[in-house]
Amino acid sequence: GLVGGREPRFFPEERPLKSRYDVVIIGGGGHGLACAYYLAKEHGITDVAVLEQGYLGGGNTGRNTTIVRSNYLTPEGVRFYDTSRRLFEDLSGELDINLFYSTRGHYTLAHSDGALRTMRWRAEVNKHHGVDSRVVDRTAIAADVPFLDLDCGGRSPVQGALYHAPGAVARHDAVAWGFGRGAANRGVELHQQTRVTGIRTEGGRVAGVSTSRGDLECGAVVSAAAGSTPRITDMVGLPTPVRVFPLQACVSEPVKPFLDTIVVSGSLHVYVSQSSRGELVMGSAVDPAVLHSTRSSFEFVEGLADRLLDLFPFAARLRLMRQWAGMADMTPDFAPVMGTTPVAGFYLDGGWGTWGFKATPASGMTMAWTVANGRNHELIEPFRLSRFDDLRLVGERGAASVGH
Ligand code: PYC
Repeated sequence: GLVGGREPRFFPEERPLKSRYDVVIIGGGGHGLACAYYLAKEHGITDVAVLEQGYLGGGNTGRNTTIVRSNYLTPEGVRFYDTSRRLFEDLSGELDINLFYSTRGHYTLAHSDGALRTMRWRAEVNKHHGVDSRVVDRTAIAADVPFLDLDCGGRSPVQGALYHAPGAVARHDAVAWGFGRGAANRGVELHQQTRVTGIRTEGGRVAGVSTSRGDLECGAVVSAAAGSTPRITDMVGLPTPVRVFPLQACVSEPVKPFLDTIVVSGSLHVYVSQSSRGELVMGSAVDPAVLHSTRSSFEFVEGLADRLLDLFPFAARLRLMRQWAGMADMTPDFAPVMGTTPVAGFYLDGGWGTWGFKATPASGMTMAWTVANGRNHELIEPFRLSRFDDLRLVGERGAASVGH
């Protein structure tokens, strides 16, 4: 209802920055805000500050193409992402905000025998873990996606697909707003326009952070700043194999609904869904070179349009409305880097490459558990940083937008 004749504020009034917190979370995107929410809600840890250099959800959270799925290849990936997908299903109610969570069904097209073999492999791993995925033939795809040219103009005909019924899309920035409000209502402080410039350690333990608004002391730091992970880990002298590559995306003008599924082609480097407003939301592979930039290029839209038209020739007359880029924290095995680190009190939630948005609830839940207990939650133990030393890599070939 109205408060003093006005709509109530969405977020509680911002409070002054204190000189000490139990936990500082670097990054006010979906992951950082989800971690803050679960710290407060599940563990009663509320002396928490989320420090965001820009505005809430303005980084990769607001720049992805909003796909939620759990049809990964590795058992570690499937377990983690399916936990996340299930959390997403109830999240609008839990956070009391309409996330426009829309289950669409997700097709990953196979254009070769080799790709079809990988789809079978993924389907079997998925089924084994109770995830609804199966290989379907051209007839089934044609019935469900009638505007798709299965012959791809004769260049690389579709042979079949991995179909994942629970594949979904959601309103990405609302996920950040919902977690942020849920955390703030439980006492967490959200500080925007607050850039972390350094992290102080004493005797191998985190002691505080320096920010563009002054220095703070703290007991723990969570780095949830995917796209900036190497800048943050350098502050504590922690080497990681994370390298940042731009990932570009775009939307078309709105048109009448014609596509109610999500369609992905790894071979053509295209993924596309139609938003509730009628726009085509599209993206391609990460850019080929390491670069810390959110510029989007003509080369990207030219290449994407060329390959999109192999799948949907009638889209030739569509106009593009917007294009942009996020910054993807790529890892050598296409899996995240999460949990405790050799620096006591410094926790890492990074390496989110092209697979971060769908992980938001599970990463928040498991990182909060990890911070509260001082050891890795079992779901993220396989994603620990030390796997690169023990050579126990995850090898997640179910990751999209990357060349495997
Ligand atoms: O993992 O589904 C995905 C995805 C789509 C675009 C980038 N990542």
